[in-house]
Formats: sequence, C-alpha cells, structure tokens
Amino acid sequence: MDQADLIWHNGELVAWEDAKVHVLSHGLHYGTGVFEGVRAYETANGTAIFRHQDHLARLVRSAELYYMPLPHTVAELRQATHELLIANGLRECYIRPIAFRGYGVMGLFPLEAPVDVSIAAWPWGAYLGEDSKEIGIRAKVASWRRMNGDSFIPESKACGQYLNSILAKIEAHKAGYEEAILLDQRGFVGEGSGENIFLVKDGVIHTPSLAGGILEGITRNSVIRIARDLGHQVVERDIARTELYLADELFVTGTAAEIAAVREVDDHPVGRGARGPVTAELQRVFEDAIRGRDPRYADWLDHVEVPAPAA
Ligand code: PPE
Repeated sequence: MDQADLIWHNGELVAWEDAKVHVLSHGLHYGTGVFEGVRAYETANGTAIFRHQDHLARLVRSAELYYMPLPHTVAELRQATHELLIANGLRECYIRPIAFRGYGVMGLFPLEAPVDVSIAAWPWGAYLGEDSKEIGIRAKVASWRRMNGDSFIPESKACGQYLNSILAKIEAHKAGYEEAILLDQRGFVGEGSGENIFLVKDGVIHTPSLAGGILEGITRNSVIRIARDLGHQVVERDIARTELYLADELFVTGTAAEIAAVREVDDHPVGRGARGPVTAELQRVFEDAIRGRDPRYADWLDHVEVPAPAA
C-alpha cells in the first residue's frame, strides 16, 4: 500500500511507522472494532472530503450497535481528519477511521476494554482495477451467503464481520474473477464484498432494499439521489440471482470502488458485455459531484485547506 507521514491515534499525530497496537488488543482477537472508508478529492476550491458527516455518523452508529461508546465526538473526529490531511499534505486520498477495543482485557466480555481510535489517510487508486470504470469487471456469485441480522449486524461496518466478505472475495479471486456478489440468506442479491450493487433493466434502475441485510452505502445513497435527479426511476426491492444474468447493465458502488461497471457475471456477458450508457451517465455526474462541479451536490463536500506541496 501507499503510505503517508502521519497517523492520528488517540488524539495525537504519530509517525506512520509508530502507529502500532499491542498484540493482545481485544479487537485483534475478536474483531471488536468498527471502521469507515472515506475519500477526499481535489476540487476547484481545494480538497473536499466526500459526505464526511455521513461517514462519521455511520461510524458512531456502527459502534453503538456493538455497545462501544466513542471517546471522541463527531466534531472532534472531523477536526482530527482535517488536521491529518493538512499535516500529511494529502490533497486527494482515502481515509480510514477505525475505533476498536484496545489492550487490557481478554475474554468475550468487552465492555471494560478501552476504546482506541485511529484515523489514517493515504493515496488509494482504483480499488477494482484500472479498467473497472470504463471497461468493467468480471464478477462471480459467491457460494458464501451474506451474513444476516440473526447472527450479526449487517448495518454496522464492524471489523469482525468482514471475514464474511473476505471468504467470498478469496473464492472469487481464486476462480479468476475480480469481485464476489453475495446473496442474502433468502437467496436474493445482497451486495459485493465491499460494494453495493445496482442493475439496469429496460431503462429502470433496481437495487436490493436495505431490509435484505446489506450495508447502507453512502455511495449507494448518492447514486440513488443522482439517478432520480436525472429523471431515472430507481426501485429498491428483492432481486433474484437470475436477474443479474438478464440485466442490461450492472454496476457496483462504494467509497473505495466508486462506481465500477460489471461486464460479466458468472460468465454471462451483461448486456453487450461492456459498460452501459446509464452506468456511464451516473459515473459522469458522480464525478462532477465529488469534484465540486455540480452545485446540486455542494452540501456533500467538506472542504479542507490542504496547502500545496512545497516546491
Ligand atoms: N457494502 C460493503 C460490505 C462495504 O464494505 C462497502 C464499503 C459498501 C457496501 C459501500 O459503502 P459506501 O462506501 O458507504 O458507499 N466498503 C469500504 C471498504 C473497502 C475495503 O476494502 O476496506 C469502502 O469502500 O471504503
């Protein structure tokens, strides 16, 4: 991975290589942590963190669902992130806040363990590969089902829960695909290992509803808003696996992946086997939104004055 100079850890900026935790940290043993993935982009008015407040609000919700009170307010975390970007001179980056149960308690009852919070940021390019936006990726429906609300909390972006995504991702990768699509416990389409999923059929956009136990993606929410603003009909509903094969267009959305076209699923070409026009249109307007070029979405941007690098 790419690196930066400093990481914010429990209220202080520390050198990247010194941002370490004890091997007996609770979160390492039991996955007791929650995290976010956020991106900052260069715009004509400087750096802007995309939907920063929404990401921090989700971090707080994710933590609350696992009975983990955060030792910092959203305002403090926002300020810390601004300081981090400025201190690192990062004008465009991926941002990873994480809150986890730290060192001091072993065993499954975590409520006496400290809660540590770190925020790291570094340059992170195309998550699903350079071709994922214009050409599209090949995806495979995983044999692993998306964990559901009977056993976990799919709405929480919790560290340990990602073992589910990781099994699906490894399976897809070993079979030669770029991404896994997980069905929910009922066999309906859930989401990608780290993205939400959309399909286009006969000009209408469809995406799994939140009731199916998926992560409520912030990119998903942005794409729904943009699509409706463009006059598209967006339907949130249960989607059968076969509908993926018969779709005119498929794409996945996430902070890391942004909007990536899916050109093939389970070896069926999607539509003509290339990125479709609705996907391209949504990508274009999304790009305008994150770059501050579309005034309709100006309130999605949290601006930070990151000084230009010294010549
Ligand atoms: N579903 C899952 C399971 C998921 O992890 C993500 C984000 C999404 C949907 C999309 O959510 P949003 O980013 O709010 O649009 N995945 C993050 C982690 C990726 C990683 O490999 O780590 C991300 O995109 O940052």
